[in-house]
Amino acid sequence: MTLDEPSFLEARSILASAERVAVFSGAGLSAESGISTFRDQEPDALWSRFDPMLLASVEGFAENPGRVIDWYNWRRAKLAQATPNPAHLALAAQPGLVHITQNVDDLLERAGVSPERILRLHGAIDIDCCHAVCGFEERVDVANAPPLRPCPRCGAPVRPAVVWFGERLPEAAWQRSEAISAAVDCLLVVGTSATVYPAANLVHRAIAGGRAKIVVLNTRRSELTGAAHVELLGTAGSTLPKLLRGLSLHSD
Ligand code: BV8
Repeated sequence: MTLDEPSFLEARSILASAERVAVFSGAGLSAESGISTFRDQEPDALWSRFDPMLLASVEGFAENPGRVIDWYNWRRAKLAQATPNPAHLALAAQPGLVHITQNVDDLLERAGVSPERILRLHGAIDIDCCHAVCGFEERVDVANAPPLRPCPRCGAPVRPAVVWFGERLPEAAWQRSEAISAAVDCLLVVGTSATVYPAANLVHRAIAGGRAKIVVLNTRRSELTGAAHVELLGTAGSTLPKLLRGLSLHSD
Protein backbone atom coordinates (compact mmCIF):
# COMPACT_ATOMS: atom_id res chain seq x y z
CA MET A 1 0.00 0.00 0.00
CA THR A 2 1.62 3.25 -1.05
CA LEU A 3 0.48 6.64 0.21
CA ASP A 4 -0.24 7.97 -3.26
CA GLU A 5 -2.56 5.16 -4.27
CA PRO A 6 -6.00 6.55 -5.17
CA SER A 7 -7.74 4.11 -2.82
CA PHE A 8 -5.53 5.15 0.09
CA LEU A 9 -6.12 8.85 -0.62
CA GLU A 10 -9.87 8.27 -0.92
CA ALA A 11 -9.97 6.33 2.35
CA ARG A 12 -8.07 9.15 4.10
CA SER A 13 -10.50 11.68 2.67
CA ILE A 14 -13.57 9.70 3.83
CA LEU A 15 -12.12 9.34 7.34
CA ALA A 16 -11.03 12.98 7.57
CA SER A 17 -14.44 14.29 6.56
CA ALA A 18 -16.54 11.84 8.58
CA GLU A 19 -18.18 13.20 11.74
CA ARG A 20 -18.66 9.72 13.24
CA VAL A 21 -16.35 6.77 12.59
CA ALA A 22 -16.49 3.36 14.25
CA VAL A 23 -14.14 0.41 13.81
CA PHE A 24 -15.39 -3.13 13.21
CA SER A 25 -12.54 -5.61 13.60
CA GLY A 26 -11.75 -9.28 13.24
CA ALA A 27 -8.85 -11.67 13.64
CA GLY A 28 -6.74 -9.93 10.98
CA LEU A 29 -6.24 -7.01 13.41
CA SER A 30 -4.30 -9.32 15.76
CA ALA A 31 -2.60 -11.48 13.11
CA GLU A 32 0.65 -9.46 13.21
CA SER A 33 0.76 -10.01 16.97
CA GLY A 34 1.10 -13.72 16.24
CA ILE A 35 -2.53 -14.60 17.01
CA SER A 36 -3.83 -17.14 14.49
CA THR A 37 -6.75 -16.12 12.35
CA PHE A 38 -9.55 -18.59 11.68
CA ARG A 39 -10.09 -18.87 7.94
CA ASP A 40 -6.87 -17.76 6.31
CA GLN A 41 -5.16 -20.05 3.87
CA GLU A 42 -1.98 -19.88 6.02
CA PRO A 43 -1.18 -23.26 7.62
CA ASP A 44 -1.62 -21.92 11.16
CA ALA A 45 -5.20 -20.69 10.58
CA LEU A 46 -7.32 -22.30 13.26
CA TRP A 47 -10.16 -23.72 11.21
CA SER A 48 -7.72 -25.26 8.74
CA ARG A 49 -6.47 -27.53 11.54
CA PHE A 50 -9.35 -27.78 13.97
CA ASP A 51 -13.08 -28.36 13.59
CA PRO A 52 -14.87 -25.25 14.89
CA MET A 53 -18.01 -27.23 15.66
CA LEU A 54 -16.03 -29.52 17.96
CA LEU A 55 -14.08 -26.76 19.70
CA ALA A 56 -16.20 -23.58 19.55
CA SER A 57 -19.71 -24.92 20.09
CA VAL A 58 -21.91 -26.02 22.99
CA GLU A 59 -22.21 -29.49 21.43
CA GLY A 60 -18.43 -29.83 21.20
CA PHE A 61 -18.05 -28.82 24.83
CA ALA A 62 -20.71 -31.30 25.92
CA GLU A 63 -19.02 -34.08 23.94
CA ASN A 64 -15.51 -33.47 25.24
CA PRO A 65 -15.13 -30.54 27.67
CA GLY A 66 -11.50 -31.36 28.45
CA ARG A 67 -10.51 -31.15 24.76
CA VAL A 68 -12.20 -27.74 24.44
CA ILE A 69 -10.56 -26.34 27.59
CA ASP A 70 -7.15 -27.65 26.49
CA TRP A 71 -7.60 -25.98 23.07
CA TYR A 72 -8.53 -22.64 24.61
CA ASN A 73 -5.65 -22.88 27.08
CA TRP A 74 -3.32 -23.51 24.11
CA ARG A 75 -4.68 -20.31 22.50
CA ARG A 76 -4.40 -18.49 25.84
CA ALA A 77 -0.71 -19.44 26.08
CA LYS A 78 -0.20 -17.96 22.59
CA LEU A 79 -1.91 -14.76 23.70
CA ALA A 80 0.40 -14.60 26.73
CA GLN A 81 3.33 -14.37 24.28
CA ALA A 82 1.63 -11.72 22.12
CA THR A 83 1.93 -7.93 22.29
CA PRO A 84 -0.16 -5.25 20.60
CA ASN A 85 1.01 -4.59 17.04
CA PRO A 86 1.22 -1.16 15.29
CA ALA A 87 -2.42 -1.50 14.19
CA HIS A 88 -3.64 -1.77 17.80
CA LEU A 89 -1.40 1.16 18.76
CA ALA A 90 -2.65 3.31 15.87
CA LEU A 91 -6.24 2.66 16.97
CA ALA A 92 -5.39 3.37 20.62
CA ALA A 93 -4.01 6.76 19.50
CA GLN A 94 -7.61 7.66 18.55
CA PRO A 95 -9.36 7.79 21.98
CA GLY A 96 -12.61 9.05 20.42
CA LEU A 97 -13.19 5.78 18.57
CA VAL A 98 -15.55 2.99 19.59
CA HIS A 99 -14.37 -0.51 18.66
CA ILE A 100 -16.84 -3.20 17.71
CA THR A 101 -14.71 -6.30 17.74
CA GLN A 102 -15.22 -10.01 17.07
CA ASN A 103 -11.83 -10.68 18.65
CA VAL A 104 -11.62 -12.34 22.04
CA ASP A 105 -8.06 -11.19 22.82
CA ASP A 106 -7.20 -8.21 25.07
CA LEU A 107 -4.71 -6.58 22.71
CA LEU A 108 -6.77 -3.41 22.15
CA GLU A 109 -6.95 -2.89 25.93
CA ARG A 110 -3.23 -3.62 26.28
CA ALA A 111 -2.56 -1.07 23.52
CA GLY A 112 -4.33 1.53 25.65
CA VAL A 113 -7.94 1.55 24.41
CA SER A 114 -10.35 2.18 27.30
CA PRO A 115 -12.43 -0.99 27.94
CA GLU A 116 -15.64 1.02 27.83
CA ARG A 117 -14.80 1.97 24.20
CA ILE A 118 -14.61 -1.73 23.21
CA LEU A 119 -17.77 -3.68 22.33
CA ARG A 120 -16.88 -7.37 22.47
CA LEU A 121 -19.34 -9.30 20.29
CA HIS A 122 -17.77 -12.73 20.85
CA GLY A 123 -16.60 -12.42 24.45
CA ALA A 124 -13.18 -12.56 26.10
CA ILE A 125 -10.70 -15.45 26.17
CA ASP A 126 -9.00 -14.12 29.32
CA ILE A 127 -12.15 -14.62 31.40
CA ASP A 128 -13.70 -17.88 32.65
CA CYS A 129 -17.41 -18.24 33.40
CA CYS A 130 -19.88 -20.86 34.58
CA HIS A 131 -21.37 -22.88 31.70
CA ALA A 132 -24.63 -23.08 33.65
CA VAL A 133 -24.71 -19.25 33.72
CA CYS A 134 -24.97 -19.10 37.55
CA GLY A 135 -23.09 -15.81 37.42
CA PHE A 136 -19.62 -17.06 38.35
CA GLU A 137 -16.92 -15.25 36.35
CA GLU A 138 -13.22 -14.70 36.93
CA ARG A 139 -10.26 -13.37 35.00
CA VAL A 140 -7.65 -16.03 34.29
CA ASP A 141 -3.88 -15.74 33.88
CA VAL A 142 -3.63 -16.64 30.19
CA ALA A 143 -0.03 -17.76 30.72
CA ASN A 144 -1.19 -20.29 33.29
CA ALA A 145 -4.88 -20.99 32.80
CA PRO A 146 -6.59 -23.66 34.91
CA PRO A 147 -7.62 -27.03 33.39
CA LEU A 148 -11.25 -28.16 33.19
CA ARG A 149 -12.80 -27.49 36.61
CA PRO A 150 -16.22 -27.34 38.29
CA CYS A 151 -17.83 -24.00 39.03
CA PRO A 152 -17.02 -23.13 42.68
CA ARG A 153 -20.53 -21.71 43.03
CA CYS A 154 -22.79 -24.40 41.47
CA GLY A 155 -20.61 -27.32 40.36
CA ALA A 156 -21.34 -27.01 36.61
CA PRO A 157 -18.31 -26.93 34.28
CA VAL A 158 -16.35 -23.66 33.96
CA ARG A 159 -15.55 -22.52 30.37
CA PRO A 160 -14.02 -19.50 28.60
CA ALA A 161 -16.35 -16.48 28.46
CA VAL A 162 -16.49 -16.54 24.65
CA VAL A 163 -19.52 -16.85 22.37
CA TRP A 164 -19.67 -20.29 20.74
CA PHE A 165 -21.54 -21.18 17.58
CA GLY A 166 -25.23 -21.43 18.43
CA GLU A 167 -24.87 -19.09 21.43
CA ARG A 168 -26.36 -15.61 21.62
CA LEU A 169 -24.15 -12.57 21.43
CA PRO A 170 -24.03 -10.41 24.58
CA GLU A 171 -27.24 -8.36 24.37
CA ALA A 172 -25.90 -4.98 25.53
CA ALA A 173 -22.82 -5.09 23.29
CA TRP A 174 -24.92 -6.22 20.33
CA GLN A 175 -27.56 -3.56 20.72
CA ARG A 176 -24.99 -0.78 21.15
CA SER A 177 -23.08 -2.08 18.13
CA GLU A 178 -26.22 -2.03 16.00
CA ALA A 179 -27.05 1.53 17.09
CA ILE A 180 -23.53 2.80 16.42
CA SER A 181 -23.31 1.07 13.03
CA ALA A 182 -26.60 2.67 11.98
CA ALA A 183 -25.42 6.14 13.00
CA VAL A 184 -21.85 6.43 11.67
CA ASP A 185 -20.70 8.24 8.52
CA CYS A 186 -17.88 5.74 8.14
CA LEU A 187 -17.41 2.16 9.30
CA LEU A 188 -13.72 1.20 9.18
CA VAL A 189 -13.69 -2.60 8.80
CA VAL A 190 -10.34 -4.16 9.70
CA GLY A 191 -9.25 -7.76 9.21
CA THR A 192 -12.45 -9.74 9.02
CA SER A 193 -13.72 -12.30 6.51
CA ALA A 194 -17.25 -11.12 7.42
CA THR A 195 -18.52 -14.70 7.33
CA VAL A 196 -19.83 -15.00 10.90
CA TYR A 197 -23.30 -13.77 11.76
CA PRO A 198 -24.97 -11.82 13.11
CA ALA A 199 -21.74 -9.76 13.53
CA ALA A 200 -21.23 -9.41 9.78
CA ASN A 201 -24.73 -7.93 9.51
CA LEU A 202 -23.38 -4.75 11.12
CA VAL A 203 -21.82 -3.70 7.82
CA HIS A 204 -25.16 -4.02 6.05
CA ARG A 205 -26.78 -2.22 9.01
CA ALA A 206 -24.36 0.66 8.48
CA ILE A 207 -25.15 0.82 4.77
CA ALA A 208 -28.91 0.62 5.47
CA GLY A 209 -28.46 3.59 7.81
CA GLY A 210 -28.13 5.55 4.60
CA ARG A 211 -25.09 7.65 5.47
CA ALA A 212 -22.17 5.32 6.15
CA LYS A 213 -19.23 4.85 3.83
CA ILE A 214 -17.57 1.46 4.28
CA VAL A 215 -13.77 1.44 4.28
CA VAL A 216 -12.40 -2.11 4.29
CA LEU A 217 -8.80 -2.95 5.21
CA ASN A 218 -7.82 -6.56 4.53
CA THR A 219 -4.93 -8.49 3.08
CA ARG A 220 -7.25 -10.02 0.51
CA ARG A 221 -10.67 -9.50 -1.05
CA SER A 222 -13.49 -10.67 1.16
CA GLU A 223 -17.28 -10.99 1.44
CA LEU A 224 -17.24 -7.21 1.84
CA THR A 225 -15.42 -6.35 -1.36
CA GLY A 226 -18.67 -5.54 -3.12
CA ALA A 227 -20.07 -3.49 -0.23
CA ALA A 228 -16.94 -1.40 0.35
CA HIS A 229 -16.77 2.20 -0.84
CA VAL A 230 -13.01 1.77 -0.59
CA GLU A 231 -11.08 -1.47 -0.15
CA LEU A 232 -7.46 -1.20 0.97
CA LEU A 233 -5.45 -4.37 0.35
CA GLY A 234 -2.65 -4.47 2.87
CA THR A 235 -1.78 -5.53 6.40
CA ALA A 236 -3.39 -3.72 9.31
CA GLY A 237 -0.01 -3.26 11.03
CA SER A 238 1.54 -1.43 8.11
CA THR A 239 -1.52 0.41 6.76
CA LEU A 240 -3.45 1.66 9.81
CA PRO A 241 -0.65 3.85 11.25
CA LYS A 242 -0.34 5.66 7.90
CA LEU A 243 -4.09 5.80 7.31
CA LEU A 244 -4.89 7.35 10.72
CA ARG A 245 -1.81 9.56 11.15
CA GLY A 246 -2.79 13.16 11.91
CA LEU A 247 -6.53 12.44 12.02
CA SER A 248 -8.79 12.92 15.06
CA LEU A 249 -11.62 10.39 14.77
CA HIS A 250 -14.76 10.18 16.86
CA SER A 251 -17.58 7.64 17.06
CA ASP A 252 -19.99 9.76 19.10
C1 BV8 B 1 -25.91 -17.01 16.87
C2 BV8 B 1 -15.72 -18.40 19.22
C3 BV8 B 1 -28.17 -17.35 17.40
C4 BV8 B 1 -14.83 -17.52 19.99
C5 BV8 B 1 -16.67 -17.79 17.10
C6 BV8 B 1 -27.31 -15.77 10.34
C7 BV8 B 1 -27.73 -15.06 11.46
C8 BV8 B 1 -27.40 -15.49 12.74
C9 BV8 B 1 -26.62 -16.64 12.93
C10 BV8 B 1 -26.19 -17.34 11.83
C11 BV8 B 1 -26.54 -16.92 10.54
N1 BV8 B 1 -25.98 -17.80 9.67
C12 BV8 B 1 -25.30 -18.75 10.35
C13 BV8 B 1 -25.42 -18.52 11.67
C14 BV8 B 1 -24.83 -19.32 12.73
C15 BV8 B 1 -23.42 -18.88 13.11
C16 BV8 B 1 -22.58 -18.48 11.95
O1 BV8 B 1 -22.42 -17.31 11.68
N2 BV8 B 1 -21.98 -19.44 11.26
C17 BV8 B 1 -21.10 -19.11 10.16
C18 BV8 B 1 -19.89 -20.03 10.18
C19 BV8 B 1 -21.89 -19.22 8.87
N3 BV8 B 1 -23.48 -17.82 14.08
C20 BV8 B 1 -23.60 -18.13 15.38
O2 BV8 B 1 -23.73 -19.27 15.80
C21 BV8 B 1 -23.57 -16.97 16.37
N4 BV8 B 1 -24.65 -17.13 17.28
O3 BV8 B 1 -26.20 -16.68 15.77
O4 BV8 B 1 -26.81 -17.35 17.83
C22 BV8 B 1 -29.02 -17.55 18.57
C23 BV8 B 1 -30.16 -16.77 18.69
C24 BV8 B 1 -31.00 -16.99 19.76
C25 BV8 B 1 -30.68 -17.95 20.73
C26 BV8 B 1 -29.51 -18.70 20.61
C27 BV8 B 1 -28.68 -18.52 19.52
C28 BV8 B 1 -22.29 -17.00 17.19
C29 BV8 B 1 -21.13 -16.61 16.34
C30 BV8 B 1 -19.85 -16.56 17.19
C31 BV8 B 1 -19.09 -17.82 16.94
N5 BV8 B 1 -17.84 -17.80 17.67
N6 BV8 B 1 -15.58 -18.08 17.79
C32 BV8 B 1 -13.41 -17.96 19.73
O5 BV8 B 1 -13.09 -19.12 19.98
O6 BV8 B 1 -12.65 -17.09 19.29
S1 BV8 B 1 -16.54 -17.39 15.45
C33 BV8 B 1 -15.00 -16.92 14.97
O7 BV8 B 1 -15.19 -16.23 13.72
C34 BV8 B 1 -14.28 -15.91 15.86
O8 BV8 B 1 -15.05 -15.50 16.96
C35 BV8 B 1 -14.05 -14.72 14.95
O9 BV8 B 1 -14.11 -13.57 15.65
C36 BV8 B 1 -15.17 -14.86 13.99
C37 BV8 B 1 -15.03 -14.07 12.70
O10 BV8 B 1 -13.83 -14.44 12.06
P1 BV8 B 1 -12.83 -13.26 11.61
O11 BV8 B 1 -12.50 -12.44 12.80
O12 BV8 B 1 -13.37 -12.58 10.42
O13 BV8 B 1 -11.53 -14.10 11.28
P2 BV8 B 1 -11.21 -14.85 9.89
O14 BV8 B 1 -10.02 -15.71 10.12
O15 BV8 B 1 -12.47 -15.45 9.35
O16 BV8 B 1 -10.81 -13.66 8.89
C38 BV8 B 1 -9.63 -12.91 9.13
C39 BV8 B 1 -9.53 -11.91 8.01
O17 BV8 B 1 -8.39 -11.09 8.26
C40 BV8 B 1 -9.33 -12.54 6.65
O18 BV8 B 1 -10.21 -11.92 5.72
C41 BV8 B 1 -7.86 -12.24 6.30
O19 BV8 B 1 -7.70 -12.01 4.92
C42 BV8 B 1 -7.61 -10.98 7.07
N7 BV8 B 1 -6.23 -10.77 7.52
C43 BV8 B 1 -5.32 -11.71 7.87
N8 BV8 B 1 -4.19 -11.09 8.27
C44 BV8 B 1 -4.40 -9.76 8.18
C45 BV8 B 1 -5.70 -9.54 7.70
N9 BV8 B 1 -6.21 -8.32 7.50
C46 BV8 B 1 -5.42 -7.26 7.77
N10 BV8 B 1 -4.16 -7.38 8.24
C47 BV8 B 1 -3.62 -8.61 8.46
N11 BV8 B 1 -2.35 -8.70 8.91
